[in-house]
Amino acid sequence: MSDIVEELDALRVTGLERIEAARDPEELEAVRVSLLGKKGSLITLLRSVGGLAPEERPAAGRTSNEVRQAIEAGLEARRKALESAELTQRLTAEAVDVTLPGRGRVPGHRHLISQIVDEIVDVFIGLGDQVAEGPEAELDYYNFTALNHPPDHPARSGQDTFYVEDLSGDVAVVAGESDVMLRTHTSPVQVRVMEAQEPPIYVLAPGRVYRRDVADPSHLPQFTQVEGLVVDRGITFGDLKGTLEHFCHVMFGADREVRLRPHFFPFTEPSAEVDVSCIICDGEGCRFCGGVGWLEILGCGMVDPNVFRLLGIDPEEYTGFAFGMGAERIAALKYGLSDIRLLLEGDMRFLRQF
Ligand code: 2NL
Repeated sequence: MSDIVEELDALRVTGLERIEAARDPEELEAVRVSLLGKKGSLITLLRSVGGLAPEERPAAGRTSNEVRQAIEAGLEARRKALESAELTQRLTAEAVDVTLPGRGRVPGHRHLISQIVDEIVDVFIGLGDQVAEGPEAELDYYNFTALNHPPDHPARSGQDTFYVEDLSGDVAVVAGESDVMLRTHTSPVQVRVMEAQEPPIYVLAPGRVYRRDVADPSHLPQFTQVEGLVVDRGITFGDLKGTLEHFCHVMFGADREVRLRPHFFPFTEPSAEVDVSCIICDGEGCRFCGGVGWLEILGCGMVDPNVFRLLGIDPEEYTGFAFGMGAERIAALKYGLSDIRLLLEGDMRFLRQF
C-alpha cells in the first residue's frame, strides 16, 4: 500500500474523531472547512497523487473518494445529532408546566356607587322615565327659590351650603352671599326640565350634590343623589306610593315591607319618608336598624302647588310627585355597610368585594 493511501486512511480516522468531538454547529463547520475546504487536509493530500506511479493512482483515487464520502457522512450525522441535541435542550429549557395553577388576574370594575346608580336608573327607565343631568355649580334660584325655600330657610345659610365666590378666576368655595353654589340636591335639574318641557314629565335626575356636613358613618359632605319627578294630569299620592313600593321591592327584595311616614320638605305637600323592613333582622329590631326594625330609604311627596305656579304650570290642571334618595345610603342599606365613608376612601380591599 502506498504512503498516500495510508495517510488517507489516517485522515479518515482523525477526521471522524474531530467530527465527533465538535460540540456545536460552528465548531463542526470549522472542522468541515479544515478537512474538505479548498485548503483542507484532503485536497492537500490529493495534490500529491500526481507524483504517484500510474499503477498506484486508481487505489489512491478510490480511497480518497471513500474518505471524502465517509467524512461527508460523518459531518451529516454529526450535524443531525447536534441539531437534535439542541432541540431537546431548548424544549427542556422552555418547557411549560401546564399543571401549575394559573396566575389570577384582578380585573377592574365599576365602583359600587356607580353600580347602584345604574340599578336605580334602570328601575325608573323601566317605568318610562327620561334621565336628565344639570350643572353641579348651580344658581341659588334653581336650587332654592324655585323650590319654595323662603329667603330665610336655614339650608340657604353658608353653614349648610357651599357658595362659589368667584367663577372668573380661581374657583373659591366659601360660605357667603353668592348666587352661585354647589347644588345641595338634584331638584334644580328637574326645575330646568319643567322650565323647558310641557307636562307630562317623567324624569329621573342622578348626580353629585354637596352639603356642608362633617362626614360620619351615615353622612357625607358630597354624595350622589337620585331624584325623580312625575308631572301629569290626575297624578295622586297612590301613584307615588305604588311607584316607590315597586322600586323598594326591586332594590331590596319582593318580601320587604314598605311603609310611609309623614315628613316635611319645603317643595312637597304632603311629604313622607319611605322605610323598608330591616334587611338584617326583617323587622325584629337589631343593631343595624337601631332596634326599630325599619330602614329609612328615601324622601318624597306631592309637588307643592307653589313650585308649579312659579314655573308656570297650572296646579289645577296638573299634579305630580317627587322623591329623592342618596345612592351611598342605598348601597349601605343594601349591603349592610356600617360606615358609608368606606365608599369614598378608595381602599381596594373593600371596593373589590362589590
Ligand atoms: C331626600 C329627599 C326629596 C324631592 C326630593 C323634588 C323635586 C322637585 C319638586 C319637588 Cl323639582 N320635590 N324633590 C321631593 C321630596 C324629597 O328628597 O331625602 N333626598 C336625599
